[in-house]
Amino acid sequence: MAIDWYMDFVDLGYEPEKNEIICLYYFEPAEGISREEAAGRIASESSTGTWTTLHTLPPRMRDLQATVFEIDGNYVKISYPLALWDEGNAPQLLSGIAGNIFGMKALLNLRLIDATLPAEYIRHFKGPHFGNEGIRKLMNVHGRPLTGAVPKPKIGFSAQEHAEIGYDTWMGGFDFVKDDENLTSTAFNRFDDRVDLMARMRNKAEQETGEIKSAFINITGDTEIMEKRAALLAEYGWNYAMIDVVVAGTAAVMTLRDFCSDLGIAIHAHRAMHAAFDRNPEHGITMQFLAKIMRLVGVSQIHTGTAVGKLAGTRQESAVLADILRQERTRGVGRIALDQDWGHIKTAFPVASGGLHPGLVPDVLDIYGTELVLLISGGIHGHPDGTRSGARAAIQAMEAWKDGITLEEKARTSRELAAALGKWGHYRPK
Ligand code: CAP
Ligand code: MG
Repeated sequence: MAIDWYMDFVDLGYEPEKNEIICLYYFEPAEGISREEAAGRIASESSTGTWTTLHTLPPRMRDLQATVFEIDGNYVKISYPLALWDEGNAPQLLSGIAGNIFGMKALLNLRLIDATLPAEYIRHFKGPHFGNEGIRKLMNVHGRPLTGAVPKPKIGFSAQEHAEIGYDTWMGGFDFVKDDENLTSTAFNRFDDRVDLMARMRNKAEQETGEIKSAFINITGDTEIMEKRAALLAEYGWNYAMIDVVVAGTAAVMTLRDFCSDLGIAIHAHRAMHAAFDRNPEHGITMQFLAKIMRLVGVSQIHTGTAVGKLAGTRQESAVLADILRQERTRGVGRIALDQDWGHIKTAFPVASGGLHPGLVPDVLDIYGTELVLLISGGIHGHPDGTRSGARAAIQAMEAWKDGITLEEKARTSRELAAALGKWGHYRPK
């Protein structure tokens, strides 16, 4: 008598229905487990199955089973009936297609690469509040990347010192000042103090430059605290909040998306902790999938790597991530991303950050073009002549790229860029 029924979840001739969720996984069967059985186990454990045959199995349950419909080497495509999913509940989707299956003994490795979410599924989600055009209107920034910087060292300044560095960043020509991922509210830099002092400096910089200035102030904490912090941001006229979305969790991001949207506040999503599950090419969850879920639940922008900076990630990965965030319809790319029609879900910005300085700006813009939030932090505060000159050097580098001239040519008439190249050249941090 068979004790398991994994092969009931495999049908290589199956044609998925239009409104089914399709997932692409990379998988490595354990010793002695066939590819078909391993794939069947993934489909079983992520839908209705368990390890043993059951005494009673109502026939209608078969309509809820996931189906392995394509196996190509170490890649498998699995379709999931829509009825499995709780409308508008992203955490529940993750518990299904990105839950127990990573721990199955029958697999040596498993990686969720991407999912195609049908219109019938995504219609329950709100997506970003503004969309990229809306953000550009909000900030009155057109035809170039939006720019920002984090005060560095990343944590330790008093709220007053932080605000003064923010003022210099804005006066150097940048649009945003970003909190770092591990700065929320500390004895030396209380959130409320920072919100107030930064607002004073923002108002000053706006008066002196005539430009709109803003900040990604980090509200990360438990959901109630995040709501209180977002409300304070609104009171001081801020139009963004920053959340470390992986540590906060998808459910919290969904709650804050609605709370912030009612306040007219966009969400900057920092992705700290993502490399715990997206860096190993054979196991975990890709940044493609994280970016998709975060756009779906409604962040306005999320970090997507630089390829040339200090943190892991390839050029192709950054380009694919940019498409997942910026396109109305994402075209599938081989075994890296699946097709996605975004319907009513507005666009979001990729954020390039991490180990950047003026000498690397052309490399990053070659990957992303101008539909980008470009964050250069150490790369402006480390400028030989300080923050304002660093920001100016970065802007000069952007202008050079736009005019199609080399940085060296631009540097002949731009002393801040010349000084930046003198210190860093085109150095790629390790
Ligand atoms: C960059 C940064 C960002 C990283 C996050 C940092 O500072 O503030 O958190 O960019 O990585 O703390 O390292 P620098 P990613 O510009 O001084 O490196 O963007 O890949 O998520
Ligand atoms: Mg940081």
